Amino acid sequence: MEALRQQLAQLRQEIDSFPVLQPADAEAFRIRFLGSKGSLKSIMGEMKNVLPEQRKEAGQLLNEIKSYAESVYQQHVDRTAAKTTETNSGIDRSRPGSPQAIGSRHPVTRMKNEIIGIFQKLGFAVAEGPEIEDDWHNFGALNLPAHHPARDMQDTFYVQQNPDWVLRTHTSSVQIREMEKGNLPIRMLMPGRVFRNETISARSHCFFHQVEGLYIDEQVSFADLKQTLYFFVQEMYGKDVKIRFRPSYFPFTEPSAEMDITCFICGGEGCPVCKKSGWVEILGCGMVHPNVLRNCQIDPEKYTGFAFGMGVERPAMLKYGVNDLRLFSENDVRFLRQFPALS
Ligand code: 2NL
Repeated sequence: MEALRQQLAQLRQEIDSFPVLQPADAEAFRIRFLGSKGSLKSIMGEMKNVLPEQRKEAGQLLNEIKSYAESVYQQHVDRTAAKTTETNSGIDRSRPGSPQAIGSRHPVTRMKNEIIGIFQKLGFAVAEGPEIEDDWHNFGALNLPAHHPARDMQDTFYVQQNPDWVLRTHTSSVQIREMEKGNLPIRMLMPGRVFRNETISARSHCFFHQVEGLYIDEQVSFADLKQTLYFFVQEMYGKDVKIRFRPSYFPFTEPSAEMDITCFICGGEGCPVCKKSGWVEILGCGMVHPNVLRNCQIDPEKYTGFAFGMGVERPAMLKYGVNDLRLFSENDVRFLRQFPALS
């Protein structure tokens, strides 16, 4: 009996000093003391050597130490499990975080938004519309006569399923849709992707982006057009930039003009961008043709308006130093990564 007492005292010490730091240690503890081949089982096996009159007391001592071992085991389990979720998860919280890949705006979108932002200061709203258009919205309403060369299959993508459908060749079709709604006055920008049947090269592509603008109200004049576009240019290229208008022709405007600015690369000295002329063409514009207004049920005797259209890719190429248009539509991350997100 005395031998048993000593054995149990020894066992208790072992239980108390068994190191348990993580869940696997708790399991080792259970196997060592409470398992089917554990210390307690083997001491119980020795009960047969205890004198019959001492068995009751020995049984009590054994039960005590067994429940002691069980409660210590339960504490180890609880403690190590809690550690897993709090501090001992195997994550070194002092390490710097791994960098998150953050996307960024496409350079064409950036240029487009910059243009929109300037006109928004003047109260222009933004409208968008479908890229597949019917003949009326893309051509007819815009005063493009039936046999106008712009309608040629050579220049326009027609949709095979329906001879009335085209991929829009300009965003003017969106302006027609706005005018047809009849909510006047209109002061709007129409940015978007347009399509032309052109051979793809570094300088031209079969799709590209445009921002068109439209302002219709009573007594809108060519002076309003000039001042609006002059404001745009000064915001975009600086206060020193000069503008000039050259007469031009578009079926949907009369009179029509092309607007040049003093070259923002060489300042007018002459360089490859302005082809040594000192001037760069940046947009086409004009007073909305009375036929176009009539086509949209707007009375040209009461209302007048101006419109303009500009490409987005070319100014983006000049601003970001991109020498091949195709880079804009290839979505090669090595290209796009060079336009990091603005913080
Ligand atoms: C260019 C020239 C232009 C317009 C677009 C327009 C739209 C309507 C009525 C009248 Cl609904 N005009 N748009 C007018 C003049 C020029 O674009 O060179 N774009 C890249």
